[in-house]
This record gives sequence, structure tokens and C-alpha cells, in this order.
Amino acid sequence: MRSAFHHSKIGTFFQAEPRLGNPYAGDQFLQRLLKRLLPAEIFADIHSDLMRLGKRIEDEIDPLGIECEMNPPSLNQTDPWGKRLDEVVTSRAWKRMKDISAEEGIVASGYERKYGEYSRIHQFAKCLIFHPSSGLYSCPLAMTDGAAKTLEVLKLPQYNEVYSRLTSRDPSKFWSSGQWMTERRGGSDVANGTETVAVKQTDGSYKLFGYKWFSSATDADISLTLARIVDDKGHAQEGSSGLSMFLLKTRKEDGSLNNIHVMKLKNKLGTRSLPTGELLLDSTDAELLSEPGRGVACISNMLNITRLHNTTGSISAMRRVILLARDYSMKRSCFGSKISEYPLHIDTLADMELECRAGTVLLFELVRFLGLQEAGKATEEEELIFRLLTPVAKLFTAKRSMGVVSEGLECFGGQGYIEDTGIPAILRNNQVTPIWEGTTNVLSLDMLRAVAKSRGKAFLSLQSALTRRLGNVVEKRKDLQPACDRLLKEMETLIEMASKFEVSEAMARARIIAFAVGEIASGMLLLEQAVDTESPTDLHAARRWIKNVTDVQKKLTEADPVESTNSFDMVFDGYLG
Ligand code: UCC
Ligand code: FAD
Repeated sequence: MRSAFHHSKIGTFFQAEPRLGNPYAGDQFLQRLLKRLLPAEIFADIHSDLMRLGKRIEDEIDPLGIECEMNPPSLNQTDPWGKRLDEVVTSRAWKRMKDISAEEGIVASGYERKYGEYSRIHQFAKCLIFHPSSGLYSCPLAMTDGAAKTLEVLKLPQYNEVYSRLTSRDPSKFWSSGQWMTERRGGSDVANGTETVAVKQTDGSYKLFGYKWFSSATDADISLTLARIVDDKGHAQEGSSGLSMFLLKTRKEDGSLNNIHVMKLKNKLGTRSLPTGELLLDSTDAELLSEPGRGVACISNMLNITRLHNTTGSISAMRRVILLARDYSMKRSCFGSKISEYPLHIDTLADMELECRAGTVLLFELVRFLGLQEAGKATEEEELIFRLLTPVAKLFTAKRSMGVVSEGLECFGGQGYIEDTGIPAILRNNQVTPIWEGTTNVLSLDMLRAVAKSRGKAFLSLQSALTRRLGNVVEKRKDLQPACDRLLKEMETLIEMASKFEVSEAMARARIIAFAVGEIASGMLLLEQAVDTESPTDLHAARRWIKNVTDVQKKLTEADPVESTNSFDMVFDGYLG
């Protein structure tokens, strides 16, 4: 008998690989959601654009994204004679991604307002399918969107040209933006962490001096940043009220850097295709955009947009790993059957699918609000819910997506751990989403601040929206009454318990509260999807989700009392310092 293993032969079995296909065509849930949210003629238009983009992603953009991942940026700091260059060298694919982003209007489609209040839904649907194939070019685009939004809100005519470049579809005009907030002392606590100072010049402009510790997309054309204005005596005010927001161009008219030194590129776990650098600002020309001392409030226009993009990134990482794992489950056989035939494997995939659907409805609820707000149609209730749910959606989807993507890797067995399948990069790249744009704890506290600033009205607005909208759900399907009651009870308990907390107690429980809000809001949105589409899988998803919603009373009651030192002692047991 001839052996299959001799000479150059390496066996006869080769596993069929998972294929992506058109990521929009394969996402029926997203299609049904968009159909629900959009008027019929707008849906028809957007649907055909997304089908086209999905095909372009499959054929052209995804291979470029892989090329970006394989060719990370490098830094040419000096020429052979020691002269400073600070040249960030990026790949052909990365540069091409910038042009494609402009052509596709990934930012522009949010500002042209072709579909009025629905334009943002179109834009974020594009981002959702684009992100995992974009080689992380979605990161500079998120910041570009945030900068465009900030300029739009400020309505300063002298920045019309900058705004038109950020929102251009012409690759030769399109500019990207950075967002430089983090310094060595702190990225969460920018009020105490910002050391950069701004010195006023006789022409009214400023020169910045400081060290920006994390700058994603170091190759951006402009950036928004924070700094402290110094007075005639060289003093600067400390804390948040000493911070102002500036706009700077990264290059001068002659193409040289604007007195910016790229000190190094970061060596990162993931997002390796993204040039993240440390920057020294040494007399960098900048212009004051905010009122002096209102830097944090002003840059929060940007933060709230980039946090929506972060939510988009987390959800699309889940969707990507699910699309691949689903395809693989039909191709891989174990113990004599395709793995898709094992209920245990399907149950694993179903849990992943559920998280992805819950995140998707939450994202599009916020995107819908954003569109309404920009069209001047948002009610006070919607504004309050928008502010409340933006940090919640970011932290909720980022954290939960890490569990899903990790599970996703396991769906491929050992191959899920092999770099050149491209699958581990989904996990490495996604691990940043809980960290940047505000960590999970910091955003839980941000949510509480939004509640406190509204004197509790943000929670009450969510509760009254739940009552009204779940009432509509029950009107359409009586059998969903128990599921709706469950959500209303959890919301009621949450408000009742949270309103009795001391500030320190609420802060210590901020994460529990934020995740509960995320679960409840997603539950309502999944129920609405189920009754509107009448799709059996949407109904199954809503029921399965609500069965797993956290028992808020139990969770909050069982949390450690704030005054207890038990947890501290447990963590530091044996710590030698
Ligand atoms: O990490 C970064 C990554 C860039 C890449 C992005 C890619 C996106 C995804 C791509 C696809 C995957 S850039 C750096 C991001 N850094 C952060 O997110 C900082 C996290 N820390 C916080 O958010 C903190 O809560 C701070 C910095 C906002 C806290 O600062 P303060 O000064 O202590 O803040 P206050 O006192 O709470 O707020 C000052 C003012 C208040 O307004 P007034 O004075 O009118 O009462 C707040 O209400 O700012 C207002 N404010 C806000 N308003 C603060 N935050 C917000 C907000 N989110 N929305 C509206
Ligand atoms: P810290 O603030 O030191 O946080 C450390 C830990 O303490 C965290 O777990 C946090 O949750 C916890 N913590 C902090 N405060 C509290 C509290 N009050 N209660 C409970 N827990 C708390 N920044 C930019 O400005 N621009 C960029 O372009 C940019 N790009 C980035 C790219 C990458 C790849 C990465 C990894 C980061 C980037 N960042 C950028 C920085 C990022 O925004 C910060 O790292 C992040 O906001 C956290 O700040 P920190 O690193 O100072 O962590």
C-alpha cells in the first residue's frame, strides 16, 4: 500500500477555510433592523449602497486591511547623518484606505444629510461593515468624525475650510484628525493629567509646549487637543477649569512638521497597523477653539462621537468573528459530524449572536437619536437618554465583545490561535475598545455624572420611555407581557435603590448600575425589533436575552458594603509593596 506520507506528500486532508463573503449580505439581522428604522424609499437606497460596499469589502477592502495588518508603520527618526526627520512611514494599503474612506464618504455621509435625520444611520451602518476590514483606519475616521462634529457645533466660519476637508469625498482634499488628550500623568483624569501649556502670541494664536503620551493616527492632518493657557507671569490654572481646547495643523505650509517631534511609535498588543505615537509639542502653532477653561466640555462633542464609533468597532468585531465561525461550523467535522450539528456548539454560537444583536440595537438607537438631534427634532427625553446611554453603550459593548471574540477564537479550535489565519488579530485589535475613549470604570462614573447633572431625570426619562415603548410591545403581542414586566421591574428597582445610595456607594456600584442599564435598554430594543419584524429569530433573541437579564436587587444587595475592607484585604493579601 502506498503511504500518503512520503517524499513530498503531506497528507490528503486540508481543512476548508472560513470565508467572509459580503458582510452586509450575511447580516440579515442588520438588514431587518435598518428596514424597520428607515422609511421604505430611504431603506431601498441605503440597502443597495450597503450591498455594494459589502461586495467592495469582500473583493478589495478586506485584502487591503490584511495588508495593513502585515505592514505596520515604522518611524524614521533621523537621516543617516543624524538630522531629525520624524517620518512616520505607513504602508501603501494604509494610504489607500484613506482614499477609499473619502470615496465611500465614511465621514461625509454623516454630514451631507442626504437622508435628513436618517443620514447617521446610513453612515454608521457603513462603519459597522467597514471597521473589521479597514486595517484600523476606522480609528482616524472616528476622530475625524468627532472633529467635524465639534466644528459643526462651534459654527466658527474661519474653520469652514477645515470642516469641508474633514467631510470631503475627494481623496485629494480629505483630511483626517487626531484627538490628543492623554498625557503621562493620566488619560482618564485629564483635569489633573494635562501639563501641556499654551502661550498666547501677539497675533492671537498660541504656541503649545507639552508631551502627548498617546496619539493614535500620528499621521493625521489636524488634531484637537487640550492645554493650559499661561498668563503674563507664566502661571496656568490647575484642574479642569484651567483646560482649553485647541486645533492644530500637524504640518506647516512647506510640509514640515509643526514643531512636533515624534518621539517613538508604541509597541502594542494590537492595533499594530495604526501609527500610535508619543509626541513632543515644542512651540507647536495652534488656535484656541473653546472658551478659555471650557476645554473638557468642548472636546466632549468629539468624545461622544468617538464613543459611538468605539461601540461600532466592538459590535463589528463580534459580527466578524461570528460570520467566520458560522461558516467554519458548516465546514469542520469532528467525531463524525459537522460541528454545526452539535447543539452544544450551536448554543455557544447563539450566545455570541445574542450579544452582537443586543449591541447592534443599542448602537442604532443612539445613532437614531444623534440624527434626530442634528435635525433639531430630539425631545428633552431623547437628549437625556442619549447622554445616559452613550457611555453605557461604549463600556457595555466593549466589555461584552471581548468575551464573544475570545469565544469566537475557540470556535476554530487551535486554528483560532494561529496568527496567519487572521483570526487572532480580531481579538488583539478589539482589546483596546474597553481601554481607550474612557475605561469601563471611568465611563460608569461618567454615566453617574450624567444622571447627577440631570438631577436624576436621565434615569426617569429612560424609565418613562421603557414604560411607553414596552406598553406598545404588549399591545402588539400579549404573550410578551412577562418579558416586558421583567424589564420594567428591574428599572424600577434600579432607580429605587440608586436614589437611596450615598455618593460613595453609588460610585462603588457604578459598574453594576451601568451594565444593568445596558441590559435593560437592549432588552427593550430587542423586544421592539421582535414585534416589528415578526421574525422568529428576533423573537427568540428577545426572549433569550430577557431570561438572562441580571437580577438588579440581588446584585446590588450582595455587593460589598462600601465601608468594608474585606475586598481590599483580599486583593492585597501578601502584597509586599
Ligand atoms: O482614547 C482615545 C482614543 C482615540 C481613538 C478613538 C477610536 C475610536 C474607535 C475606533 C473604532 C474601533 S482619545 C482619549 C479619550 N479620553 C477619554 O475618553 C477620557 C476619559 N475620561 C473622562 O471621560 C472623564 O470623565 C473626563 C476627562 C471627561 C473628566 O474630566 P473633568 O474635567 O473632571 O470633567 P467634568 O467636571 O465631569 O466635566 C467638565 C464639563 C462638564 O460640563 P459643565 O461644566 O457644563 O457642567 C461636563 O458635563 O464637561 C462636561 N462633560 C460632558 N458633556 C464631560 N464629559 C461629557 C460628555 N461625555 N458629554 C457631555
Ligand atoms: P488610568 O487612568 O491610569 O487608569 C488605570 C486604571 O484605573 C483603569 O483600569 C481605570 O479604569 C482605573 N480608574 C481610573 N480612575 C478610576 C476611578 N475614579 N474609579 C475606578 N477606577 C478608576 N489617548 C488620546 O488622548 N489620544 C489617542 O489617540 C489615544 N490613542 C490610544 C491608542 C491606544 C492603542 C491606547 C491603548 C490608548 C490610547 N489613548 C489615546 C489613551 C487612552 O485614552 C488612555 O490610555 C485611557 O483613557 C486610560 O487612561 P490611562 O492610560 O491614563 O489609565
